[in-house]
Amino acid sequence: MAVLENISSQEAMDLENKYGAHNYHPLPVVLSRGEGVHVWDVEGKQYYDFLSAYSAVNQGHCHPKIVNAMTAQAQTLSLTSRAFYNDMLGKYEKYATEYFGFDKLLPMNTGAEAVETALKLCRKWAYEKKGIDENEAEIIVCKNNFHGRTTTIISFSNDPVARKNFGPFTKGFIKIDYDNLQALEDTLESNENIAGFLVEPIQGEAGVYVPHEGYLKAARALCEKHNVLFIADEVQTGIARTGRLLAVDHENVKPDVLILGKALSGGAYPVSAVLANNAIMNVIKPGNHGSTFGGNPIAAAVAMAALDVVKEERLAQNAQELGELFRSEINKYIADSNIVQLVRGKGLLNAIVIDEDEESDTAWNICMKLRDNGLLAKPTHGNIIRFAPPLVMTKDQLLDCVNIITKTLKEFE
Ligand code: IF1
Repeated sequence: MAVLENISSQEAMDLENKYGAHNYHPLPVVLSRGEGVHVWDVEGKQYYDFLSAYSAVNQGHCHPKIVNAMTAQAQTLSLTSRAFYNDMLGKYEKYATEYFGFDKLLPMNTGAEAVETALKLCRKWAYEKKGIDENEAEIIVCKNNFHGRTTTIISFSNDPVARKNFGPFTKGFIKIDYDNLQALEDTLESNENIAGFLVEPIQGEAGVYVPHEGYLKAARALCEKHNVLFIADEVQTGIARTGRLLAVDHENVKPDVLILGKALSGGAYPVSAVLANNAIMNVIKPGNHGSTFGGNPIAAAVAMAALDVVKEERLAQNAQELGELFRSEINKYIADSNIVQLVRGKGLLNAIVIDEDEESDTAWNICMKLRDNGLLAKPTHGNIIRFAPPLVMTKDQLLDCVNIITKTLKEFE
């Protein structure tokens, strides 16, 4: 493969187009290196990363502490499967359960797998602890959710592109409006077979939609009243992204089941997890669930280092402070803008809304210009641009980025 060394951006894109399935439409930029808040393309141009691999790289690219933990463990023991014990998993489980305040952790690899795990756990709990008749359990989900791409998860998506021609779908899900407590209450009161409520504390893919203050707290209380598990998908919002360790922490909510992924490894390695207390997690018995790679020693070492970094570098506090600064600076710009309607978000998970027109390509064109100007972001559903830089950013860097963003937006006014 020596001929493939030092390929140009165009050559790299041509290779993906020819030999890769076309399941993505990437922004045309080819990255070959990352460090902290920066990434570089193969021609050596430097960019600020304002996506952070969809909030996986919260700790910054190639964080030395995480890389060191990963390489040291990779040279010692990488994988045993769960057929045998390894000397890292238990340490990690103790560390992570104490860190997040739960009795037990079930380790998986990707976010979608962790969501699947939570759904299975919820159903089994419903049959064995709540006493719902077999095969009758229902789980409430929200419209415009994004929880991953497995067949079961897309069964309760309402994104036509994600679903079309992938049926038949898994039954047992009830879809209600997001940020609507009445809808939740009505559903809980009219149905005896509800096992759980699966919710994103902020809807990411829907365009960084932040629910009204008090929604999560009240939803959690309704679940408790009806003996229904409150399942928080913090795959994207968790690990300091929104200015707290978890987004539910803004409302002092403790989920029954917590789903983590992405930044649990700082983006270095696929690591996801489901956390719950014994009364719930103990329904899982040998043979019920698992994964060859879930809980492997590298994942355990990487996750502990990644979580250490979050505390040591006060990333939640930094995300909170820089997020407020970012929104206030962008709001100053919006006051005189004809093309940006609003900025919304929490901590460093933000989005600007151009308009809600799904067909318009303004957001895409703005992202192309942002790229030319040295900052990488991606449009999301509707004409919305998500802004989620690594949380290791400094105030000066953030202000530099605000300059790039406002200068670029001006070209579109
Ligand atoms: C893609 C969005 C982000 C997630 C939540 C579970 C998963 C995700 C809340 C699954 C994954 C990703 C996957 C990515 C796009 C992306 C995304 F735009 F779709 F909404 F981050 F903002 N729960 N989110 O956000 O995790 O299996 O991917 O590890 O390309 O599909 P995964």
